[in-house]
Amino acid sequence: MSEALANLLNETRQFPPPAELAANANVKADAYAEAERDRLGFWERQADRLTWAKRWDQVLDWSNAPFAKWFVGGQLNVAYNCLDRHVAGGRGDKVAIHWEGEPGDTRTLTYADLHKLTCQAANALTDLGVVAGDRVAIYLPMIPEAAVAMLACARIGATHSVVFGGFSADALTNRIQDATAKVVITSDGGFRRGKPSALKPTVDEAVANCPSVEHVLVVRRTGEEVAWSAKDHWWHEKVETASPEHTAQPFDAEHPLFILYTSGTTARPKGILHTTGGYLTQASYTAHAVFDLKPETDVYWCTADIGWVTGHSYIVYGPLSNGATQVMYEGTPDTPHKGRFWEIVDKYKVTILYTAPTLIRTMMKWGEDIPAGYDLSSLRLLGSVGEPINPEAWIWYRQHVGRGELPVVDTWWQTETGAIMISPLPGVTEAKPGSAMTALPGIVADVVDDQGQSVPNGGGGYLVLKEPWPSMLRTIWGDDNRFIETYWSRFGAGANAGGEWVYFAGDGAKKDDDGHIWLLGRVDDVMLVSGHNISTTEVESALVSHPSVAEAAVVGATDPTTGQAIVAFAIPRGNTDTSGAAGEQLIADLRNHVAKTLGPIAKPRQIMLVPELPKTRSGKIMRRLLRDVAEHRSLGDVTTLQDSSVMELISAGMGGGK
Ligand code: 6R9
Repeated sequence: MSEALANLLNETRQFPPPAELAANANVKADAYAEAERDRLGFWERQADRLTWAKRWDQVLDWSNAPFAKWFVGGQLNVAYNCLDRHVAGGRGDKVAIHWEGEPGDTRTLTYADLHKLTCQAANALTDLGVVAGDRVAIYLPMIPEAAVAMLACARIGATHSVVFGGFSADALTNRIQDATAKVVITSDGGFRRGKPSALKPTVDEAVANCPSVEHVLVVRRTGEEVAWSAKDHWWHEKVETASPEHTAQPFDAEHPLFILYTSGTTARPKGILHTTGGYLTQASYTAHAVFDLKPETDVYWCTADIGWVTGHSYIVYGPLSNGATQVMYEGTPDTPHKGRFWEIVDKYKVTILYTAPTLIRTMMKWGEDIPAGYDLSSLRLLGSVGEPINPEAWIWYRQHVGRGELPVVDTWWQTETGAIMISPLPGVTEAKPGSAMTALPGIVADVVDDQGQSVPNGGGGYLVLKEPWPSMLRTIWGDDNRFIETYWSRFGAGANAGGEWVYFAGDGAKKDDDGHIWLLGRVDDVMLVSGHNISTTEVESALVSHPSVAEAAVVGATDPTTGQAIVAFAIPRGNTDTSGAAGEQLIADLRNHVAKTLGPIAKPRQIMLVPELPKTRSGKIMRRLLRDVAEHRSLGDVTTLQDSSVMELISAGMGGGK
């Protein structure tokens, strides 16, 4: 960005927390002041929510910045904290996971069940020669064994690397090779969109090129025929017959817990490394604080896939370390019908729902009659993660899922941050639709200009983090230099030795007049139109605020007059007539609507009505591919797309050019 982001959107609605929730909230307003007085002391008290085998000597060692060490000298076992201590505390019979398979089969696992399976898996992995420090790749559908596999690795100190069950053999190969994984845990397949979807053949293809892999553990889920090699072991033969006795050994607070590869927009994927004590402290605290999680009474459901960081922190480590009861669902939201999510909320009496804007916008597209057909009265809190949530999508979520009264927490964080960083506190914050509001207690975030100077309220620029935090990434696996270059060299000490270390998140943001933070999308996506930096998010939000639009993506395409021009792709809502003249009229209306909402500078040069948008498996819009279409180039790498046929649809529609 050559100048600060233009600040276009003016959203002023504000919603206070419900009185009862505020009165009984796990975390109250005083947490901010407490953390401000003594940030490290604050995190020390959050670490005390866990069970440690040996207490730390020092909270934070930042002497070798930007390589942090948290809770130095402390020792703990992550699986012990997620399972054993609940069982030992008399809560073994409490349901940990209500699992719902896509075809409708179900399983209920108590904490005692999950503990037993995890101990068996830990014994089986040990028997296969896995020792602390080894890497294990996990390539599974959304079945309880995915959580068990992760916890079993944590239990024996093996570092897991979960790869989305949907990534290609190439993507899997690269990730296995980069981490030199010794074992792969997979399944014959899983159910998606009403039919079995195979995983094992992809693993076979990958393993053929991965000499580090000694064994493959295969869960039987679909029952489909699979090829078999000398390295393969059935999970039910190897794990479910193993001894359920296993004593968890404590590991150093800085022992590597997991590697997770960020999809990256263009570059080679980065293996983000997280460690043990600090990660669990913040994952656990934020689940308690942001979701107001009450393990005795709540039924929590995070709809993320376990292969996304959200699944790591808010299906496995956050909820389980708090002893929560949760729902886990295997399949897609429209199988066998578009009410499946709400049917699940109704069936299990879900109280806390954590999902992504892409899902909310899809539900908007399908229409509010669908959630209206179910009893959603059990819900008491709604969360969002993954992308900026457009104000209209936020309002729709609160209105049609949250009865017009539930708090919505928009949570900003990244694979790299490990846990939630910027979010309302549901019992404290007067939330504004579309804003992630303020940094959580103990987190120091800011918005800075090109020179790294904090922008005043009302200004826009880059989101940065100014102090280290417990669940921060420790490095990029095998590439310390890339770690420093990517995150720590844009501002602060990297560029200006002797100063403070400042973490560059790669997101654009603005501060409103009250100092609240609004995320504006990835800096790489910012458009430069006639010398003005315009965020994709704001133009998309303006489009979504039109009653006929459910979802939109905009990109900057090269333009001879304006440098870049705005090209928009919009998905119409349910019953909108988009044929012939009606479609032309809608496009004209939408261009004017954006100009009226944000100003003439933001008026799109061109708008395409499309049935779908290209998204990653975690639901992020891949604008890079849309830019290729808008500029009539051949498509770049599509390996992380959820559904590659989408691009054919869009490119076909684009055919005639401008
Ligand atoms: C948890 C997760 C990180 C990127 C991040 C930002 C975007 C996530 C957001 C959000 C606006 C939110 N992002 N949450 N943008 N508001 N509430 O998504 O991790 O997959 O690593 O993506 O996602 O651009 O930098 P990850």
